[in-house]
Amino acid sequence: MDIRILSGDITKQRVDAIVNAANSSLLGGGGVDGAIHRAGGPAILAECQELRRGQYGKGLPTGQAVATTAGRLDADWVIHTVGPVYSPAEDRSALLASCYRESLALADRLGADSIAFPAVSAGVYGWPAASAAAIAVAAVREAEASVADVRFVLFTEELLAAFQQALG
Ligand code: AR6
Repeated sequence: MDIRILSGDITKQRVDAIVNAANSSLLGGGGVDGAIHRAGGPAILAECQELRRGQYGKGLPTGQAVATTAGRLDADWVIHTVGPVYSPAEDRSALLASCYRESLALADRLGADSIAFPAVSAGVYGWPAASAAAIAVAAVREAEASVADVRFVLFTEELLAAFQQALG
């Protein structure tokens, strides 16, 4: 597995699967979720609505992942995962690690060979950059996935530096 740290807009990546830092509703939001739906177009939201009418009637639980196609994005799949909201009072890092592990396992099942991750939970959900990066890199390194090309695509200088540090 080749793990790379990149800077920029994840919606511009040419990969088999782009991971979305979604919320449980699967019905869109701000941040990278908003960017993915804007760039990918309405087909992604239509599939998310379909998921809500079916298997995910109560929403997608935190730490899990589900796939839709990618609309106009230059990718085959969007893998939606729900990160935990950061809490200084409770250690939710296992749930954050689960987002990466479940996304990679799903990518494997889809036959994806390349995947791009944003910094899940590190925006609106408030996770400190250094911790978010350490958890993400460790989870991907420990995953037993056959995805060959893993990219973290970071949108801020702080996260870029944190992920570079975590990768070593
Ligand atoms: N490409 C890559 N990274 C991006 C992009 C982009 N185009 N746009 C933003 N980021 P956030 P969360 C970065 O808030 O913390 C949404 O409303 C951003 O700078 O998108 O998991 C959802 O619907 C940050 O570093 O996700 C949920 O309600 C990182 O992506 C909630 O936010 C993640 O920030 C999820 O919060």
